[in-house]
Amino acid sequence: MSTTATKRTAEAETEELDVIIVGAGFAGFHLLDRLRGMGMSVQVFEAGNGPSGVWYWNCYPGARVDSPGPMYQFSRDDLWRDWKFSELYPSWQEIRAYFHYVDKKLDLSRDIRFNRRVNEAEFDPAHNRWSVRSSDGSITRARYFVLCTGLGSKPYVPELPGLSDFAGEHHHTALWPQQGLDLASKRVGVIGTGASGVQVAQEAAAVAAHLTVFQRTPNLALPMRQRKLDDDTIRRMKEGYPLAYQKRRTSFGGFDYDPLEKSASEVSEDERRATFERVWEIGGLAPWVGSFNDLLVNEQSNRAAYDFWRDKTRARIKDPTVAETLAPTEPLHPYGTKRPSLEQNFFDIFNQSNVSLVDLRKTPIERVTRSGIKTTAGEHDLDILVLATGFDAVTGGLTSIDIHGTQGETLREKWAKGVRAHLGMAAAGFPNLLFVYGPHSPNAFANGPTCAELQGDWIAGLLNHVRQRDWKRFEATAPAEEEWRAEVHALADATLFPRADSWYLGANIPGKPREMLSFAGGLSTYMAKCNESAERGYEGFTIG
Ligand code: NA7
Repeated sequence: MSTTATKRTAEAETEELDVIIVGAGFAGFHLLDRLRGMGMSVQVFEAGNGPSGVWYWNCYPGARVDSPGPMYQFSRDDLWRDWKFSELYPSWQEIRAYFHYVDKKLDLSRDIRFNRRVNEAEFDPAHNRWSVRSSDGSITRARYFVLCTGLGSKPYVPELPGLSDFAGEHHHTALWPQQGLDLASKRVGVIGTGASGVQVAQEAAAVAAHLTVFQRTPNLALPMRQRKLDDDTIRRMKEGYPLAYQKRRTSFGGFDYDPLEKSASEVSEDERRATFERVWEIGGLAPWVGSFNDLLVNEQSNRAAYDFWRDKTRARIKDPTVAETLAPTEPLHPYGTKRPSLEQNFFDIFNQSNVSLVDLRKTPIERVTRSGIKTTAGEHDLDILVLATGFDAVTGGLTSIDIHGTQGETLREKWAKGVRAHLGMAAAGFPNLLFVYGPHSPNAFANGPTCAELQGDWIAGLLNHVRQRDWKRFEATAPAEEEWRAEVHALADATLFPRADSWYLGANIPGKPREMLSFAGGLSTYMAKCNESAERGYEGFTIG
């Protein structure tokens, strides 16, 4: 921390806690409850004016989760028994309502400081404490510092020449006005066709005077199969919850299902087709992670899955040129190696007369003008420009805080040379600091709430272990994080993921090291490794 900040420390420090948690999403909520229950003094600092993590910020039209509601909640029966989502894939409004419900039930808010963005933190080795400075000027000290900032908390806005000249409104999807923005009868432009772009485009197409979608890379989006859930359906679904929650703790992706125990390469053409059809009908992420187990490792199997997806998708698009842009004959990257979004009518909207598609690979953006976007092919007049351009994902939430460890460098500086994070939860040179859903954990490949619970419980176990022995300090060792990094990379290299320019690899952010940021070996294997370390007295950490 700067000298000025250090001086201020002496004046402004008022609170001394056991734990400071950053972020009031699933991970922050779970850990607050767990650690408070262990008798620790804990506070959550949250930048938003309310709980729910990404769902506080992502309130753009159509924002909804692409995990089914039963999986997108805590597994505690005292919580799920009295809660119901009205749709299979809940909207941001319902997820927010869920967080308020959990907050009330567990009385969490009394220990959450909203509107408090953490900017800087410094470890004091003499006292083994973190000093944490926030946007409101407050400085708080705590023994442990736990970051629950999620994988999409630092929005990415690309360099678009002339953006500030645009006369209409422009917003990144994750910085959407809390009061909403009416798209009705407006000329709307959407840059980006990830999950956010797909969702906002579907809504805009229904109400806008004209919608222009600017696509750089086709989204191999899968059918969401959204449906309303009536009370009777919910009651029947709940009968299966106990088993489903048990299953998700030991599954590959933190859901209540696993990939099939069969590869596409070992079955007949007929069986392959029938299976593709079956998982397509299930919809959601099933055609991606509930299908044959070799789709993401075997080139031929992957191509078969792509061709199936392409043909299904093209059948819905009338204009052959548009169809070729949205679902090209030859894939631009292997199927499923960029995050497939879930769509409801995304491919159908391009049959509407008020919707057009711009292929940025053929006609790139030259600049944003006062009245819209100028590509190499001409001008598109717009009233509203939606930047659905993604995030500095996985690491951005952590590296945007100036975290000063004991080696004279910040976490951002350390990771500028590539991520090193033992078990994806701790970094050498940063004692008493942990992160949930961080790099080199299964984050992008696992259901968020499941990770929040499992990693949260592991962290609670570590802190309990340290506290019971009255140890003051723990820290990941440098060899352990190097070994873990090598394992994460080796797992990725055995897959097709390195072949796509995805945010899984940090490839969407100019200058970010290109490397796999997620543990691709499955949540169950990951947790087994974490538990093994714990059983061996937290192998890979120095504790004392
Ligand atoms: P994503 O999935 O990172 O999507 C961002 C989109 O923005 C993607 O289509 C990008 O194209 C596009 N993009 C980024 N920069 C540019 C520029 N400069 N020009 C044109 N297009 C650009 O973010 P989302 O918010 O949609 O979803 C994030 C995750 O949230 C999602 O994966 C789920 O896990 C939930 P590209 O593909 O890079 O060519």
